[in-house]
Order: sequence, then C-alpha cells, then structure tokens
Amino acid sequence: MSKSFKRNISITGATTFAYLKVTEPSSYAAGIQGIKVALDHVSKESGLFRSLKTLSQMNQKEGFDCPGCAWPDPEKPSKLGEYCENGAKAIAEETTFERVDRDFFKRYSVEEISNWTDYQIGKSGRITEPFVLNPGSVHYEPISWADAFALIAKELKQLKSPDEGIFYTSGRSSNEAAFLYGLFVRAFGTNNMPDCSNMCHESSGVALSQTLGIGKGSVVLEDLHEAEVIMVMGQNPGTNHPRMLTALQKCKEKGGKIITINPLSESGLNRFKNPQQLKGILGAGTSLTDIFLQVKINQDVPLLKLLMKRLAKRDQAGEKVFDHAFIKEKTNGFDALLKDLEHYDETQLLEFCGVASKQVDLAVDVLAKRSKIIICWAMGLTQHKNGVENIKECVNLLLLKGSIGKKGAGTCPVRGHSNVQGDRSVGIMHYVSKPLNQALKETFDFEPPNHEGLDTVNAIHAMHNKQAKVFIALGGNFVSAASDTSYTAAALQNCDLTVSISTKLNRTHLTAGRTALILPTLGRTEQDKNRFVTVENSMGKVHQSKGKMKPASEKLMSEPEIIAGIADAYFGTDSKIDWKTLGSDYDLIRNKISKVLKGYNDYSNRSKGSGFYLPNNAREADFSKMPNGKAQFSVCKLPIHNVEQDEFVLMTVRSHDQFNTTIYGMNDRYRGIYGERRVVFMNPEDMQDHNVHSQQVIHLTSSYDGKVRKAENFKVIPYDIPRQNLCAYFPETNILVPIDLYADQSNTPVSKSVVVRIEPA
Ligand SMILES: Nc1nc2c(c(=O)[nH]1)N[C@H]1C(S)=C(S)[C@@H](COP(=O)(O)OP(=O)(O)OC[C@H]3O[C@@H](n4cnc5c(=O)[nH]c(N)nc54)[C@H](O)[C@@H]3O)O[C@H]1N2
Ligand SMILES: Nc1nc2c(c(=O)[nH]1)N[C@H]1C(S)=C(S)[C@@H](COP(=O)(O)OP(=O)(O)OC[C@H]3O[C@@H](n4cnc5c(=O)[nH]c(N)nc54)[C@H](O)[C@@H]3O)O[C@H]1N2
Ligand SMILES: [Mo]
Repeated sequence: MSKSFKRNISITGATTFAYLKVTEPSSYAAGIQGIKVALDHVSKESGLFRSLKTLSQMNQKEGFDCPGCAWPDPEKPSKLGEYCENGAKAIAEETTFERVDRDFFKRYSVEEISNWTDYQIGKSGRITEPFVLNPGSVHYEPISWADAFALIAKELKQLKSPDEGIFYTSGRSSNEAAFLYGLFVRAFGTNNMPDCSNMCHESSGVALSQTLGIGKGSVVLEDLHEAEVIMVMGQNPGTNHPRMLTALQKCKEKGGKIITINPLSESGLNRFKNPQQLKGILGAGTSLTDIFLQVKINQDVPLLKLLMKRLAKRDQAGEKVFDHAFIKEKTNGFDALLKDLEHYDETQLLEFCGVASKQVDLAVDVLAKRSKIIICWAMGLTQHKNGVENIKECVNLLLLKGSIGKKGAGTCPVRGHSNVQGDRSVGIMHYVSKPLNQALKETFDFEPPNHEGLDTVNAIHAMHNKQAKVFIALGGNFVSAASDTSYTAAALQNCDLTVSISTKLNRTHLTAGRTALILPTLGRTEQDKNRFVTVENSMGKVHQSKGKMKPASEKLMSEPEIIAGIADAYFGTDSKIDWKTLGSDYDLIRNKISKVLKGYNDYSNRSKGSGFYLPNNAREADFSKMPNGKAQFSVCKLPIHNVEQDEFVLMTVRSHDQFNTTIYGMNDRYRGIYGERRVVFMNPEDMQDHNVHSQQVIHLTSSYDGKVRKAENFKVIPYDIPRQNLCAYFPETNILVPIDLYADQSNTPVSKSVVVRIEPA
C-alpha cells in the first residue's frame, strides 16, 4: 500500500443534538441521589451483585486503589465502603460486560466509528486481544502478542535517531509499570516522555519547585481536618474529588472556615450530604462554603493581590497578621513582595477580579485571625497562560501567614489521575534528572540520554513536522486530551506507527498512524496472577493495590508485561537487562526502584497495609536546598487578556458524568443539565446583549496566529457566570485551544482561558 493513503477520520464525531433537559443547578452534592445514580451506572454496565462486590474492595487495605482520582484514603476506611458516586462510575466503566472483539472490528471500520460520539465509542467496551490496523486498511485485525512486539521493535529500529520516538504516559499506570517504561525509554535513548501532567498539574510542579523546593503538595489528609481555613480555588471537588468533601466536612465540624474561589458556584461546595453517614443520606447535610468569591476567569492573581494588600495594611497597623518570625527565618523576598503590592490600585484590582469589596473583606478577616491555612487547587489555576504565577501567588499568601510546614497548613494541589503523582516520582518526565540518570547508570550499566526530551506540546509539533515517527502511549487518549484536536490528529496520522496500551476503545485508536496497534491491558480492578502493584496518592503516600476481578479477557497482559515484551523484542537476547524477568516479577522492579530512588527502602513490605509517605521537605519546613536555604516569595504580574467587546473568555471543564475523555453518561446533574453535552453556559445579561435566547444553537470560534478554529453546535444555557465568561465541556471544545497557546514555563495548554467569539448556527 502506498504511504499517501489517508483514512477519512472524523475528529469530532457526531455534533448533532440529543435530548436536552435543563433544571435549576442542584443545591447539594451526593446524598441519596448520588447513591442511586452510582447504582444505576454499575448495574447497567456490569451487573449489580458483581459491582457491589467490586466496590466493597475499593480503597480497602487489601483491595485495589480507585482508578478514578488521587484523593487519599483515610487511615480507617469506612465499612460502608470507601468510594464515591464517580468512583463507582469508574468501576462500572472498567468492569463492563461489553467487549471490543474481532467481530466488532469486522463490523465497524475506523472511519465509521470515528463518526460516533466519544460517549458511544467509550461504551463499546473492553478490548479483548491485540489488534493491528495495517497500512491502507480501515479495519483493525487481530495480531498475536509476539507479532505485535516484533512490529514495534522493527519500526523503532528503523528510526534515524531515538529522538524520533515519542513515549506518552497517562496517569493510571502503576509505579512498577511507569518505572519499567521510563527505564526502557531511556535505555532506548531518548527523554521524549510527554505525560498527562504536562496538560494538568505541570504549572503546580514548576511553581512549587521554584518556591518551596518540591513539586508536590505539603499537606497530608489529617491536615485538612485540623485546618482553620481551607481555600478551595479553581477546583470542583463535588464532581472530580468527591471524597474530599468528607475532609472539608470534618474541617467544618471542628470549626474551620471554607473560602471558595471560582467563577461558578459549584454545588458540591455548597451543601454536602455524606453518603457514608446515615444522617448525611437522610438529613439536610453540611453547608461547606462560608465565603464564596465569584472571581472572573483567570483573575485570581488580582484577587490574591487584593487579599494580601489588605492583610498587609492590617499587619502594618499593628495587628498580628503575618508570621514575621517564620518570614524572617524561613523566607526570601518579603520586602520585594510588599513593595510590589504597593504598586496596585485597589479599585483596579476589584474591577479586574469582579468580586465585591465587602466579600473580599470577609475573606481578609477570616485570614487575618487564623494561621493554619491550606490552599487546595486544581485545573482552574494551572491551565492558564500564567498558570505558574497563579500558584506562586498562592504560595506567597501561605508564606506570609507562616502556613507551610506546620500541622493543619500548607499547599494542596489536588491531583488528577489516581497515580499521576507516582508516575512522576518513579521517573516519567521529559526533562533530565541528573541524580536519576546517575543512579540508573550505576544500577543498570547504561548511559541514559542527557538532553531534554519533548513534552506534550512539543511532541505534537515534532510529529506534525515528521521529526518524530513512532508514538507509543501507556494509557490515555492523546488526541482528545491534547489541545488543537485537528492539529494533534494530523500529527498522529503523520506517524509511521502509533501504539496504544489501553483498556478501552478511544478516539486515539482511530486517528492512527500508517500502521497502528492496540495492546489491551488489565485494569486496576482485575486479578494480575496474584501480584500487586503500588501507587502514590495526591499527598505522597505510596501503597499497594491488588485487583480481584476476573480479567475482561484471557488474552490481556499486564502493563509491566507489555513494556517488557516491547523492550525484549527491541533489545534482543544480548541485552544487559533481563526485561522478561523484570516485567513478570514486580518485587524485583520494586527492588530496583529502591536502589535508584530515595525514600523507597524496604519497598514491597512497607507498601502493604496503609503504606508509607515519601520524603517531603516542604512538609518539614526544610528549605536548606533552596537558594539562600529559604523558601521564595515571588513577584507576579497581572494576567492580561485583551478581550474585545464581542469576545468571551471560555473555560473548558468536566461534567459530572465523565472522567477526562471517557464519557460515563450524558448528565451534569449538579449544574442541572440532562441528556446533552454540547452546551455552553453564558451570563443572562450577555445573552441579552448578544441577542441569543435560551437553548439557541451557536458556533464557537477562536482566532489565534491568523487561524480561525471552530467548534460547531452548542446550545446556550443561561447560568450564573461572570460577564464575558463562558463555560463548556472538554473534549468537545479542545478543537478551539490553539496548539501554541500554553502556560509560560510549564507549557500547559490554556484550556481554561480561550478567547472566543460566538456566531449563530
Ligand atoms: N469524576 C471525575 N474525577 C476526576 C476527573 C474527571 O474527569 N472526572 N479528572 C481527574 C483529573 S485528570 C483532574 S486534573 C482533576 C480535575 O479536577 P478540576 O480541576 O476540579 O476539574 P475541572 O472540571 O477542569 O474544573 C475546574 C474548576 O475550576 C474552575 N475554574 C476555571 N477557571 C478558573 C479560574 O480562572 N479561576 C478559578 N478560581 N477557578 C476557575 C471551574 O469553574 C471548575 O470549577 O480531576 C480528576 N478527577
Ligand atoms: N480542554 C481541556 N483539555 C484537557 C483538560 C481540560 O480541563 N480541558 N484536562 C487535561 C488533563 S488535567 C488531563 S490529566 C488530560 C487527560 O489525558 P489522558 O490521560 O490522555 O486521557 P484519559 O481520558 O484519562 O484517558 C482515557 C483512556 O485511558 C485508557 N485507560 C483507562 N484505564 C487504563 C489503565 O488502567 N491502563 C491503561 N494502559 N489504559 C487505561 C482507556 O483506554 C481510556 O480510553 O486531559 C487534559 N485535557
Ligand atoms: Mo489531570
């Protein structure tokens, strides 16, 4: 077949409308409705009895870790079950009875499947055996594991340089799989390891490393219970980290205050009915947010500056507001920060952030009188042009209050995937770590590459420009997760070979290279020959996870086995590393990790039970390795959006019924949307100004670098959102995010502040 053959693949799928019902947003999260919805999902996908058995093992000491978010488990898991509605949906999705098998691919071509919605694609089921899409073909066909590995080895050997390979990782892989993958990729000779962090918390990692000397949060779960104030910024825990609501509830019960900063009043942060308590199910629930600051999109920096300015005024007036002993002993740059704050005019800051002065004062009062403060944040802060500075500004506030390295206080970037933090800790990164390279060299006797690799954005450019030719993904759904869907799809389609190690079918399997492979793997819930793996939660605790369910098919391999299979086929028998043995013996992998990385001694043993914490200098308030041995204050600029009169700033968020690109269902219950995802939330006054009525169909366009990008067919929903701000779901809107619009320093696509226009359909 000729190289120029091009498959006719739709990158959006159907954009027609389904049934839509709109109600008032929900006034509370979870409760009996949450239990009902969870049970509906599991019984529909995988049978009620079977699912309840699975759920009873989730997040228990001998069970498996929830494949959903990375929120930590309490020391004593609830006997009623330590899971949430959305964890139950994640399980339903993985344990489904549906199968993507030989018959499925015989019946449907990739061209046909690409016209389905992401929801329909995902619901096709679990992949049962390895499949290949040959050059010139539009149907995946079965291939043996051995032939699949041989094919990958052949393509990798044909590359002119190892840097023509791209090795992506999503955040569900275990520490063992991730370490082995990183080892293979470095032995192969490149650091081209983009990962989902690049699109997620990279801004947090960069900001926290530069200010506090560790790219992770400093708190543990118990700190949230002890905190006097928790600020929840740019995060929707009711949907994305539901078990965090229990921690917020505990904080409130002990007298703590919660300040929420968000353009939307997310119902999960208003009232919570804890499904793990009878009174939570039947009673009125707990009111969570004390002070709601409805900030305009990406105007958190002006708001934080305002808070700090007013706190400084009170401190200078003699009130004991700042922790001067801590500032003097532990920090650098205090005077410069104060001087910078003086520059700004309060009226202007108020105008930028859109929050009423009185509301700001309420927050200032709470913060002034308390010193055990935690700031929690997620994508609402990281996915902006100035994502790194958003987080630095949060650190500034915490440092002023001495709220780092003490009980009940600190930084809490709330992670996404269940093991995204662990993957980084064990070596998935595109940049060079000298200590890691040195340790790998000593342990495995090879020279790891010493030049920086490509992150997500740069990997897409390289594939687009045909500088990279083989794409391998350990999990994830690259084409739908990354920005600028058309550009990214073309980049993947330019490759000679694209390989996805996956549990379920997704759009990346369709936007395939000349040849494509799907390598099906075991999920978290499934038995893995009595072996266990380990994961690290959002707070740096490493613990084991052991699947109990019968695998979806007998032909599945575990992720470490697959990686070892590829490595063995590539390096052959004269390799210094015995890949096959490593890939089958996870204790051996853990032994190697403990040799290469600090903090993992006696790894296998210590990961049993509730696990162990990795070292964390910020938690200890130890900044000895930082410049001057101190934590750093930062001077941050105001974010600038040159938004014209007829333009809007769009944030792309998750509905209550999805896990990233996996669409669990068509409802967003908390926001009152049922049956449809192609909606855009708009301020009613803006609707009036633009002459659009409720549920009118519009198109969204973004202009950047002279190119207009268009997402078609969205129904307008009047919503309580600041003027000139819009909100819609991802991945449908990723097509609007320009590839070259990413955060300074972290290169994270600006999925939360895309300047768009609307046009009538
Ligand atoms: N059920 C479920 N759980 C998940 C996921 C999922 O898709 N489904 N995804 C996982 C992953 S990978 C991640 S990273 C996390 C994501 O968790 P979140 O970050 O909570 O996810 P988003 O839906 O992107 O929500 C962003 C929130 O930030 C707000 N926001 C947007 N822009 C701004 C801003 O400029 N300033 C402020 N202050 N707020 C803003 C939005 O209104 C919204 O409430 O969740 C993880 N957990
Ligand atoms: N516009 C916009 N874009 C965004 C975001 C946003 O807020 N707005 N958020 C970004 C964020 S925070 C993230 S983290 C990325 C997510 O990007 P990704 O991590 O690439 O995407 P996911 O949707 O989590 O990946 C889902 C796929 O993973 C596979 N899978 C599931 N479980 C397993 C497993 O156990 N093993 C293996 N090997 N595969 C498995 C399944 O095949 C499934 O189809 O998206 C980013 N993209
Ligand atoms: Mo994420």
